[in-house]
Amino acid sequence: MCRMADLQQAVLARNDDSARELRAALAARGTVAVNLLSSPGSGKTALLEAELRLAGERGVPVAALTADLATENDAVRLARSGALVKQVLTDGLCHLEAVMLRGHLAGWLPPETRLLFVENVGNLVCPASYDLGESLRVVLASVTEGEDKPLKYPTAFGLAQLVVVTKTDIAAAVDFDEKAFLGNVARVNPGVEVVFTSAKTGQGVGTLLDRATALLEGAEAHRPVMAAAPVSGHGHSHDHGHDHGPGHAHDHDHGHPHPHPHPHAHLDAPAADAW
Ligand SMILES: Nc1nc2c(ncn2[C@@H]2O[C@H](COP(=O)(O)OP(=O)(O)OP(=O)(O)O)[C@@H](O)[C@H]2O)c(=O)[nH]1
Ligand SMILES: [Mg+2]
Repeated sequence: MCRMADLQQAVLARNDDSARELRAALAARGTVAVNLLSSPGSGKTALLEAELRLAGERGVPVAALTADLATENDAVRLARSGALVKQVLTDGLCHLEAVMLRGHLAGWLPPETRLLFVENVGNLVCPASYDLGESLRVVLASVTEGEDKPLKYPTAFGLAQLVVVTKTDIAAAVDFDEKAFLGNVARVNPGVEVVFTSAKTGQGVGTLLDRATALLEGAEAHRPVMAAAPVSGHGHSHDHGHDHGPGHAHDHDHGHPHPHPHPHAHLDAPAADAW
């Protein structure tokens, strides 16, 4: 039992080291990463699609990497925004780790990208313990999940730098108690900002993007002087023999032992940029 806990601590410590390195690598490129965490079906992809559209309208060079246990559905949805999107299949792993993320960014993320959204695997437990080198950790909770979720998942809500309530358009139908929810958030994470959103009505979409882009001002200080590169990465795609639509790539996780071989495993081209 004790050895199991030690092992877990060692894994987390190693992830923390990788996250520190990834944070520095992202800062050196002037890229801000936003890590989106929530239970399955909370509305990460729906909100992210709206964020990507708005970022495009505002001229912010944006990309999104979305992780899923088994399907590419989310990348297909996100690619409709026109943004550069990558699907990572974790093949059963319930969270992303910093070293995996870095491997998937290498050779894929264009240097001109300023904002990188990472949709974590739908799960409020495992992803909470893994720092991904993000500048902003966002935990989402939909109005249908119940006001007590911050108390039931104190790590996820306690470590978040921003809490996003989703699906406010149906709050009345499910008797969402906003005051109770805010009280529970305050108990595990006093002072954290809570943003109310609806992917359906567009409520709060601009506020979330504002919070993310505000961090770019700090990142600007680290941004290396580089020749102006065309924002052409959004047309980037790999030939996998099947069409994902524009700007949509996918990758399995290669960083973890796997019980069965990938019939179509592949690696991205070597990184042309430093990681
Ligand atoms: N009414 C309403 N429905 C929403 C909203 N956002 C998402 N949904 C619906 O909620 C369901 C789940 O949304 P997703 O965006 O797939 O949720 P997710 O968190 O990405 O799910 P996973 O990736 O599987 O963890 C879908 O049926 C969406 O249409 C919203 O703002 N309002
Ligand atoms: Mg999703």
